[in-house]
Amino acid sequence: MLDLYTWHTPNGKKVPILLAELGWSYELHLVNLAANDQKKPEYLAINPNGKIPALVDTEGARGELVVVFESGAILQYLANKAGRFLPKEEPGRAEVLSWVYWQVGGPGPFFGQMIAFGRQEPRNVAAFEKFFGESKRLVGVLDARLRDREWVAGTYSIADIISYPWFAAVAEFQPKVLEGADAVGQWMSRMAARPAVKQGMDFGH
Ligand SMILES: N[C@@H](CCC(=O)N[C@@H](CS)C(=O)NCC(=O)O)C(=O)O
Repeated sequence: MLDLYTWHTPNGKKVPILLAELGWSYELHLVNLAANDQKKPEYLAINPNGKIPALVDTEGARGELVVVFESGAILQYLANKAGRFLPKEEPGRAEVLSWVYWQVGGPGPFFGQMIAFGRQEPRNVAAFEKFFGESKRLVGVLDARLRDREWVAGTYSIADIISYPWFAAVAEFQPKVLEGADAVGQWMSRMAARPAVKQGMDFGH
C-alpha cells in the first residue's frame, strides 16, 4: 500500500504524475497547506521538514515500511521499485538523476520565489528581478538541452516528470519567462498530451 501526502501545488503534482504513468493505485492524503497541516506533529513525524510531498510504502522490497520525503527522492524510490522511468545502468542513470537534482535545486525554488514575489503588492522590485533573472537563465538551460532531443534525458523519464509541473506554473503565472524558449514550449506540449500527465496534474478530481 502506498500512502501519498500531498497538496495541489507544483511540487505536489510530481508524484501523482509518476503514479499515473505507472498505473499504481494509492491512498491520497491531502495536506492542506492553507490550514498549515504540514506543520502538525503527526505530519512532521513523516516529513520532519514540514513540506509536501511525502510517501509511505507499507510494502518495501522486503516487506518493510519505507518513508520517503522530498519529491526527487520519492520519484527515484518509485522509479526504482517499478524498474521504469530511471535507467538501472550508467551513464543513463546518472544523466537522469543529474536533471532530477537540477530541478529540485534550480527551477523548484527559483520559479517558486519568482511567482511569490510577482504576486506581492507593492512589489519588491530587486527581489523579483533577482528571481526572474535566474528563472530566465534556468529556462534557457533546459531550452538548449531540448533543442536536439525530445525528452530531458534519454527516453521519457522522471527527469521530465519532475520539471513539468513547475514549467506549467510559470506558463500560467509568469509566461514572459518562457518567451523565446521554443524547444521548452514544444516539450511542454508533448508532456501535456500524455494522459498520465493530465491525470497527475489534476489529481484528486
Ligand atoms: N524540495 C522540496 C520542496 C517542497 C516544497 O517546497 N513544498 C511546498 C509546496 S510546493 C510546501 O510544502 N510548502 C509549505 C511550507 O513551506 O510550509 C521537494 O521537492 O519536495
